[in-house]
This record gives sequence, structure tokens and C-alpha cells, in this order.
Amino acid sequence: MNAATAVTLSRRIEDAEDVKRLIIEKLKYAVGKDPEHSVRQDWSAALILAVRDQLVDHWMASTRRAYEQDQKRVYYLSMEFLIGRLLKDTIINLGLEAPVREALTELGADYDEILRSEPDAALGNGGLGRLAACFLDSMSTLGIPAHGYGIRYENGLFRQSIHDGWQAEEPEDWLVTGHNWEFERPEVIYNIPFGGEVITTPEGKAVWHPAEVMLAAAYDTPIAGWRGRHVNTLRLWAGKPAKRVDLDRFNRGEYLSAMEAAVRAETVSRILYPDDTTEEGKNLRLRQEFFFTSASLQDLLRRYLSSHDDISKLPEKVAIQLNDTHPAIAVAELMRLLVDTHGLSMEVAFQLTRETLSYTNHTLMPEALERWSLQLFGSVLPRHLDIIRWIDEQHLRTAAAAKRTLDLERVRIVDHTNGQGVRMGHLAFVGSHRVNGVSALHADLMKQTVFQDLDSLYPSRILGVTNGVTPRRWLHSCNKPLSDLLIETIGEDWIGDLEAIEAVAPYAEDAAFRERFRAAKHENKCRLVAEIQSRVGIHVSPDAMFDVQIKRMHEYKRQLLNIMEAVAQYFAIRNDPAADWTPRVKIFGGKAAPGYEMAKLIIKLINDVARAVNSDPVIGDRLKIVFLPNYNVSTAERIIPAADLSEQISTAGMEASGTGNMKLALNGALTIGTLDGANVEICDRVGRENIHIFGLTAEDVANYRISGYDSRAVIDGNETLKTVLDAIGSGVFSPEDPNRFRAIVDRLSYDDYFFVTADFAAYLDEQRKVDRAFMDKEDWTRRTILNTARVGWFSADRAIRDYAREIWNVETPSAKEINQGGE
Ligand code: 73E
Repeated sequence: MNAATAVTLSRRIEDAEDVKRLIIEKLKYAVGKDPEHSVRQDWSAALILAVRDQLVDHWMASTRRAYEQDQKRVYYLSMEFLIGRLLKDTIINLGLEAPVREALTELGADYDEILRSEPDAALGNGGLGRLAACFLDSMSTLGIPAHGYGIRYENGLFRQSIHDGWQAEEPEDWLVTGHNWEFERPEVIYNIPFGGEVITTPEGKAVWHPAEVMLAAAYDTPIAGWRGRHVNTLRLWAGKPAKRVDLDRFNRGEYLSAMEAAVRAETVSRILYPDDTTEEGKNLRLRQEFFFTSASLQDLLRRYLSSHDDISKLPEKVAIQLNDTHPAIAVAELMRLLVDTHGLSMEVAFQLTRETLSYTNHTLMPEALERWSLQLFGSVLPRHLDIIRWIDEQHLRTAAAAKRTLDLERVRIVDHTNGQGVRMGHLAFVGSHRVNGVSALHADLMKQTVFQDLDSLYPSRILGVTNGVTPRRWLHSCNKPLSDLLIETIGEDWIGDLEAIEAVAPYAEDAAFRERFRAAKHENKCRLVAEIQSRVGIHVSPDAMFDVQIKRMHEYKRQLLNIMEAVAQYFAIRNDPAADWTPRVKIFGGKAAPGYEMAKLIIKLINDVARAVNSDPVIGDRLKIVFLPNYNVSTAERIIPAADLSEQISTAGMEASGTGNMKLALNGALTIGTLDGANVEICDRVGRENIHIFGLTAEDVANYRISGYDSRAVIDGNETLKTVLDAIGSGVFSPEDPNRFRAIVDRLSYDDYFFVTADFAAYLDEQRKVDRAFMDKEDWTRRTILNTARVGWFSADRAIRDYAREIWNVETPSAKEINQGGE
């Protein structure tokens, strides 16, 4: 045994004694604290460092294996990775929960408290970023050699607090206490050029002379999959100046301007999604996108060339997935690197680029489809604009040769019509060999709407890969009562192969099992009751139905429809308090974009209605309304296991997929929802009788958009709707400012773009059916068990297998092999 192996062995955890020894060692020699005087933050740091050590050997072995076997690698480029806390999941993935808990108890520290003290890495907005995090977990679980590439934002998504019912935003400083998972890689650094001009040499070669060059510095976080056998890397880039201080200026006493370049460079990785409504904001956003895309491509090309000398084989060994259009500049940047740095022709470079890249579209909403003005784009990335024009020419030739009648202006990447701009969705589409939507419906709508022309030009490029969620975090780790029950009943295969959870379906008919399933839910609800009490001071009963809508605040997601139903219900209860009401707690959680006034007003409305309802003695436990501030991954982990009803009520055709819908169904909540996004497929799998579907279909909505929709007539024809809107509009919930919600009522009356009024009646009807269903405890539980049993297909492991097979051309082990284990 050589010295290196000896060190390795002494770090491996076998039992609680090992954990204790390692934690103490970390406390002393890494954190620099005497255990006697350590505070919770020190214990947390020491534990993370000790657990991180457990990953390192597997991490290095994974890398070595990828090199030795010359495996194809997958690179997932994403502006967002909403990874949340890592400690608990890593401990569980490694099977270390029992010894760690025991060790900490013996050391006099509280395991759960330490877990809670880890900051929530909020490097994302919502579904798109969380999907990226679930996919990292699944790629590790399936042993696919992969890197996630993104930005190491100094400040992640803002922290939300609620003051007098209004949203307030504060910066999220998750890095202040140090991110103990990461390894800084000072040696991995790339130049990122910006601006300047392109000069063509007499030989006809284009040479870019940038006006400014900054640096991208790498920070690596190891990501373990189930059982920790394979460990991948999340590599995040931080912006650094090429030169920290301008000494000349400094020596002249110009201290602030001496730091200007440093501030400019560091700004690139300062904040997730700065406001992009101003010119300055737009410029910064474009720089962010280019910054991390360029660094990632330079890095992966360096890795490829370190063990291959033929660049033309790149697509055989590298697959790059673009998570929405945010990294779409990769099309032009990969071409630039292949042409300008590696000397390929434009034609060959384009072919390699297209074979290597693929693009996931996450939304069809016009305002989210990125488009940069030519003026801005040309000033920040002049060389890329030339390359894009070249691609556009090729593409136009294909379009002209096609025997179809196409409006050529509509298919161009560079839009020459209104306002002139670069359409990033088009660029990503044309530069990729596969383009996927995130649910079956969404992929269909892509073909029918925004990408209709491109689909006809490049048929069979579009496919649907329905999203999925990791069962490790979203059941096994966040819902111990249910996970324990499942393991006891059907074993633990489902953790590494979620479709195996189907085995629990027959137990829906077993009264004793139903009792235990209900008990697990009740335990989770009691935990949430305590949290609601301590965070917002509202007492709710765990026997009431927990009706949950947790997601970003957006008009298309229709939190407004939900709170309007609450108002209708409130009035109905007041009119007849003695009737047989099904008690409900409506729980909301979600952040509104800081500049999105309507979404912020809806938060205020929810809180104003909550104030009236919760303090009304006539209502009591029949209805309670709770808005939990600062919804994030960790809050989701506590709300989801406690939910009875899952609100997935977006305007049909507008939610591309949704992933909260999957998590909630998996944890035994019934869905009330529209036929939108992945709800359609959830309905197919759980069975129409085990889900509450209502409202317009995507087709109905599309027809109304053409024929016109008269919300005034609908309001006038529905007494309840009229009463609800009159109350909201006249200040019943805002007596101190009666006109506060006028804008909401006006919007619904004259321009109800999201069809809230159209779906109101159907939604109320369905909610009353839900009420009746909930009263039949046995049948309700039976249906919730069938939901849990039948949504196994919505595993991120399945989604990643689909990507691997249909897009990346990468092999994956069977579910059986995953469960049988082996290195
Ligand atoms: O339906 C969700 C989907 O489940 C969709 O709205 C979301 O992506 C989820 C994962 O596929 C999404 N986020 C964004 N677009 N779609 C987005 C757009 C711009 C900035 C940030 C996020």
C-alpha cells in the first residue's frame, strides 16, 4: 500500500466513529476552530468538508474512466442551476445518514439544525434552473460523463420578504458564509473578448480586434448521483479582470477609477438576471450570456484536444445541450473558435457545430424569446454578427431551394423588418441537429406556432422530451415518512428506477396501507403547520385540505384565478356558515420579477384577502389563506410532502411543461389543472378519474384568440364572478385604498388575455367536486396512492435517457444495472 492509498482509506466513512474523527479534523485543520468554541456555522462547514471528501475518489475515478475509455461527454450549458442545498442529498446519496446523525448527536450538535443552516444556492429563477439541477443528478446517477456549465453568481435570485402584504426584494448573498462544496481552480482561466472591430486581412481572413478582454475563472462543485458511484462536475464561471488595479491611476490618487476594469469584469457574474428593460441591462445580459458560453466552449475544446488530435471528430465525442436560448450564442462562438483558432473552413465548422449542438426550448411566450438589436449585438460581438450573417445566408439558400412557399423574412435569423435584430431562437434552431420541447403538447405547439416555418424547412429536427424530476430529492430525501413506508412495502428499487414505484398501486385497495399513507401525509402536514405558525403567525389545522400553488408569480400561471375562487368561497361560507364545508388551507408561494407590477399587485391581493379571511371569526378553520415568503427549493421540500391538492391552472397552451406538477403528484397530492404542459401526460398516466381537469383547452384558447373573446359578457352572465370582481375592485379587501386593485378588475373586464374569466365557472365547479372528494377519506387516499404509483415515468432519469438516446447518442445503463450497482 503506498502513502496515497493510505490517506484515501483513512478518509473513508464506515461508521459514526469515522464521521466524528473527520469532523473534528476538519473543524481544527480546515475551519481553524477549537471544537469547544465552534458555532453552528463551523460545524456545518466541517461536516460539508468531510462529506465532500467522500466524493473526491469517485470524482477522480469518474474522470479517469471517461479519459481511459474515451467516452462521449455531455455538456449542459445553462444560465441557471437551481441546486438548493446539497448536504442532505449528498449524505443520502452516499448512504451516510445514519452514521452522520449518530456522530453529530454524540458531538452534541443537532443534525437537522446543521442541515437547515446551509445556504440555499438560488442560482436560478424557477423550473428551468431546477430542471438543470435535476438533470445533473440524473446524469451522475446514470454514469454519463457530464459537466454543467453556468455562472457563479455572487448574488442569486433576490430574497423576497413581505411588508404589509407587498413584496420587497433584498439581495441574496449565499456566498457570504463561503460555499464549502466548491473547489476554486485558479489555473483554469480563459480570456473573454468583447467589442472592438473585425478587420479583414489582404488574404481575406477576418481578424477580431476586441476593445476589451476579461477573464473567466472556474469553480467546480462535485455532483454525486444515487449511491455516489459516479460524480460529475458543475463548473461555474466567475468574472475577473485581466488586471486588478490600474497602478498608474492608483498612484495618481484616482483610487476608484483604478478599480474600474475590475468592477466591470466582476459585474458579469454579480447578479442573476439583472433588469433587462434598460439599455444598460440588456448590454450586461448579453455579456453574461457570451461570457459563460465562450468560457465553457474554450474549456471543452481544450479537454477534447488534450486527448484527440482530429477536431473533425468532435461530434463523436462531445454533445452540447443549450438550455433555452440563453447560451444560443454558442452557435456562433463554436464556429468562431473552430475557424479563427483552429483554422477550419466556415462550411466544415458549421457542419461540426450543428452536429455537436442541440437546443431545448422552454417557452413560446413572445416576451421570453430572446432578440438582440443589431446595434447592440454588433457593438458587443462584431465577429459573431459576421458569422451569424454567414449562417443566415446558407440558411436562406436552403429556404429558397425548398419547394414550399415561405415568407423568407420570417425564417431569417437576422430580422430585417421591424426594428432589426438577431433572433436567438432561430439561431439556436438553425445551429442545432435536434430541438426539443419539454412536453408532448409543447413540442406540438412549437411546430404549429413559433417554429412552424423552420419545422417545415428542417423536418424531424423538433422532438418532445417531457421533463422529469429526481426521485432522490423530490421523494426519498424530502419526504421521509412516505419514503420509509414505500421502502418497507415495495423495497427501494424505485429510488434508482422510479417506474418501479408502480408496485405500490395494488396497495391502494388495502385499508391498512391507506391508513399508513394518510399517517405519513399527516406527519408532513403537522411539520408544515408548525412552520406556518412560526413564519407568518397563522394557525392552521392539519385536518384541513392543504391546497397548494407554489411557482413563480405570473399572470399566465393564474394565481389570480385561485385567489378569486377563495373570495367566492369566503362569501359563500359567510352566507351559510352552518353548511357542511370542507376545511381548506390555501397555501401560496412564489416570487414576482422586481419589475413586474401586475404580478406584485397579485401578491398584495392574496395577502389582503388573506388578512380579511383569516381574521374573520365566522370563517374559522373552514378557510385559511397563507402566503409563505421567499419560496425557494428548500421551502418546496417542506411544502410538497404536505400538499393534498396541487394547483396547475395555467392558461392552456402557455405552461410549456411544469415540474412542480410532477413533484406534487409523486408526493400524493391530487392535481386540479388545465390540459396544459405536462398535465396532459400526467392525466394520461394517473387516469382521468384520479385528476381534476377543467377549463379551456389549448385549441379553445387559440380559437378565441382568432375569433375574439368578450370577457364583459361572461362577467355579466355570472353572478358569482361579478360579485367577486365588484368586491375586489371596490376595495372590500383594501378599505384603506379602495382603488388598489382597480387595475386587476379592469384588465379582466377589457383585456382578459389569460382567460381568467373564461375559466372561472369551470374552475369553481371542479373545486366543489374536489371538496366532496376530499370528504371521502378512503377514496381520496386511494386516488392519491394511485397518483404516487403512476407518475414514475416523470423521473429525470427517464428524461435523461431520452436525451441520451434521441439527441446525444450516448449509451446509458439499464435501470436494473443501476440498482444492482457496481463501479
Ligand atoms: O413550464 C416551465 C418548464 O417546466 C417553463 O415555464 C420554464 O421551464 C420549465 C422547465 O422546462 C421556463 N423558464 C423560462 N422559460 N421557460 C425562462 C425564460 C427566461 C428566463 C428564465 C426562465
